[in-house]
Amino acid sequence: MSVPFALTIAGSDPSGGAGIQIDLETFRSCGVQGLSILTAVTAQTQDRFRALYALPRKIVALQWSSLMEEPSIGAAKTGLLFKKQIIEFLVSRLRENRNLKVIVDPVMIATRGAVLMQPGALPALKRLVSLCEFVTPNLYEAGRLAGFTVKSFEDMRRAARILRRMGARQVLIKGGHYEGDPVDLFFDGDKYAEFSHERIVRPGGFHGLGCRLSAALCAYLAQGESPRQAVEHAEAFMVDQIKKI
Ligand code: PXL
Repeated sequence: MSVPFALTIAGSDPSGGAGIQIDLETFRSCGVQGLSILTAVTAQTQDRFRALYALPRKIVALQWSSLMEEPSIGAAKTGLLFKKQIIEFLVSRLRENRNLKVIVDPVMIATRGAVLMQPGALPALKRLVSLCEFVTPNLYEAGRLAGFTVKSFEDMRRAARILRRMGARQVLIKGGHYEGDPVDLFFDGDKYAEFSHERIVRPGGFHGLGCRLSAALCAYLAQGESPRQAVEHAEAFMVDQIKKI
């Protein structure tokens, strides 16, 4: 059998800590071939974010139409999209292409504080979430999407229910920014599952963990795993990765 394809629609992080570079690396580690659509170019180092340039909608659209001639994409993920026009373009294409499984990682702010989504793009992002197979927000992003501040574990459950009602078929809320040991929460509309981890502290913290988790999830879904199986595998992959990076 041929190796399945997974697609990432995301921005470049030339320092290799996050973004499309990490997505492609993760795809390979998780057993799929990577395709990519670049949405933006950033200039940053490990500790300083310097600039972001979002690509024109037209070149994003041309990358999309070229890849869609390739029929065998098992799943796709979105990362940094930045502009409302790019998000709206994806919404229009997904409405026409309901068979494509998409994981939306609703990137809004970098760990180091840079703004990664245009102010005013939130309504478009909610429309994208309404069409996705999976949404993988952190606590802040879950709060912005659900419309209230998500702090406690009970808040995470409430936000997961709201995101499901919004249309996301599966929700994985990343609790890495939770006080205390991180707990990720999976909700499929029926059952909740918690994935608890020991907090690993490192000077400067971690950057790009969210990209890795959504890319791993995308790779396992592209290989035909069920949502629950894909989450379990992606969580196990992260435990392993954190020791290595
Ligand atoms: O981790 C979020 C993220 C995603 N994509 C790119 C980034 C960052 C954070 O800096 O630079 C390109």
